[in-house]
Amino acid sequence: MSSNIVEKILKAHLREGDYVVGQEIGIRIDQTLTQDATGTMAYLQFEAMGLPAIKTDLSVSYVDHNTVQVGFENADDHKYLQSIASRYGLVFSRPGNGICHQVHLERFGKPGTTLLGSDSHTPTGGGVGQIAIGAGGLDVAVAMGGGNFYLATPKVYLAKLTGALKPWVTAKDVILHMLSILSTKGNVGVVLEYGGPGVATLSVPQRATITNMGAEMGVTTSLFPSDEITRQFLKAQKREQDWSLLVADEGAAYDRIIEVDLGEIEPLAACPHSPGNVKPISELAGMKVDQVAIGSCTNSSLKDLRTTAAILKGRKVHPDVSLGIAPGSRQVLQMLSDEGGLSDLLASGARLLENACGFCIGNHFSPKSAGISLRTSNRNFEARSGTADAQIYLVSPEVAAIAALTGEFTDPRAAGIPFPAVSEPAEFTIDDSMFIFPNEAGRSTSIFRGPNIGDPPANTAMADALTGEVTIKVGDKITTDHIMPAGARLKYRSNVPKYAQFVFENVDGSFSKRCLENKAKAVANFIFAGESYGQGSSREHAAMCPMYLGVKAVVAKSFERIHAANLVNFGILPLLFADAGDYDRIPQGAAVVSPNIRKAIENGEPVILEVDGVGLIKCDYKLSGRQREILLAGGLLNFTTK
Ligand code: MIC
Ligand code: SF4
Repeated sequence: MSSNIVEKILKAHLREGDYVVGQEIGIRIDQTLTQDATGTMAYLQFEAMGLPAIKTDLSVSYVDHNTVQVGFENADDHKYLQSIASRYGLVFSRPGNGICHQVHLERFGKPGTTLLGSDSHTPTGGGVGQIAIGAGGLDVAVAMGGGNFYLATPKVYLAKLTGALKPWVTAKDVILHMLSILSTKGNVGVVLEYGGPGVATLSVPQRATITNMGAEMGVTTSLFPSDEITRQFLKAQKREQDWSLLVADEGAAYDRIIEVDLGEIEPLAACPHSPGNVKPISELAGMKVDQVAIGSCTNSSLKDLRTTAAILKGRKVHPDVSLGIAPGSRQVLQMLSDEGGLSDLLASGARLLENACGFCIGNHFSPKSAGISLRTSNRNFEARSGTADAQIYLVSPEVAAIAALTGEFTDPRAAGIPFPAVSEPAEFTIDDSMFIFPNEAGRSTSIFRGPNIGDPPANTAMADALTGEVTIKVGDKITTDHIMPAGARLKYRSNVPKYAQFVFENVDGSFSKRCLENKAKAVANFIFAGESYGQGSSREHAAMCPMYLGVKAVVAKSFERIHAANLVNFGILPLLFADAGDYDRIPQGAAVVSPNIRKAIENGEPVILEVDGVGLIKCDYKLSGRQREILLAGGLLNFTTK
């Protein structure tokens, strides 16, 4: 029988369940990655499982998010992560080595394997034909311990690429075009497989830009075939032995086919405040720009920065624009420096930012008040940049670099700048000295714990009945950045009681206080929400901190995949309105009672909520039997240790 690529890899890793679309399967995970902002909690939970060592082929702990280090907290976390890596047999990627997804693609990504990462942009690995999935830290901890990763057998969509990109049109424009077709919601349970003759025209870093930003559609992951181009990339990284051919069989079936003529795409931008709000650059031309930021795991490959350097060479950044450039990895920075591109950037007036997440997560380089910032990153959610009223536009490095020169949105095809003839290198400079590889002696390392590192919070088993309050009612497309802000608050990731003070900080400043007051009176907190609740990141703190605050259920019109899984992992019920019209009838502050909630979950029956002044509300859920047991136990940690 003919198979698509997704089916081939998933079936080769299947350990539990039947491969039937929509049904839950458990798969083996070959590789894991964590980053420091989600990693500390992931490893605290791994420690709580009491295993002597990791059981994957490869697990890498990266430090790339919290590298600003204002105060001792982040440096302590880094030391904790380093000691964990030695003790349990992980590779440690030191701060300064680069952004996890870019570095993993360069040094470890392997066609045909599975990668689970505690970061939503893990699908970057799909650029070399990996099934690379983002998940909460606890799921990654379980996978490191040799446990299965559970997902619904996905629908597979084929994005059939034909033609070739025109000059000044880039991989970023391809993924923005895809976002304009598929939007940022409604794609839960889908994997996007790229195919067709256009694939051969795209390099691995271009493919990785496309799979990286698939995260913004809410698909489980995206991937490309592994072909001659993949082999050349791995060879240039001195890893040709990791290559294998991976293509769909002739006649393979797909749930949907999306035809994309690369030659018809034009330069695009995602406008405030959603990656799905896509417009042609030509429509925005002339708008003044205050800031430009080039980098992030989406667009910081060597080719991206070589192109940026070629555009800026011999020219000066506009006096009204602040241009910041963050290379994706130390390899990129080293090579750019060796070949002179770095001097061109500096001579133009660009500010060199650390080769880390930095501006993308809003922990520095925030724009001025109401500033217009053009960024090559992947998310432009309101306030994520650290400036509440900033207007963030997501664009290609080409568009960003030209705007930095002209001071305004400029269609690159009409800028009068010659198209830069830049290519991928035949050989990358390999220097793995910023990795610390595990060895036997390291197994006796004692774990370093700073004063900011607390234990992961515990939860109790689900109660028979709940008496509570609609503590907050929010609208559609609530992102995890709304729920659990990062940026300046990132340094509290290891300190849940402190971090929990900031839940919904930018939406409703007194939410956490109200929750704690309720919790003290044994009143359960309920969150009511619209469509696509939990878009964006994998950060499990968006479930862990509400759990700490006594949130027992989120009732929404729909959920995004990673966040829904995180809610289950932390014992919070993700309930769906049986009748979406009920959303409008429920006021914030109303009292809620659910007399038989535990029985309902045990029996797989709908949950009935009695809402004061409204009446009975029927709620459904999409949960496997395993997930219902996790919820009854009060979360995955309780369930696993049990
Ligand atoms: C993001 O881009 O939002 C992050 C920061 O990388 C998150 C992870 C986190 O919150 O630590 C993600 O994408 O999962
Ligand atoms: Fe880092 Fe931004 Fe990528 Fe998240 S999206 S991993 S913060 S660069």
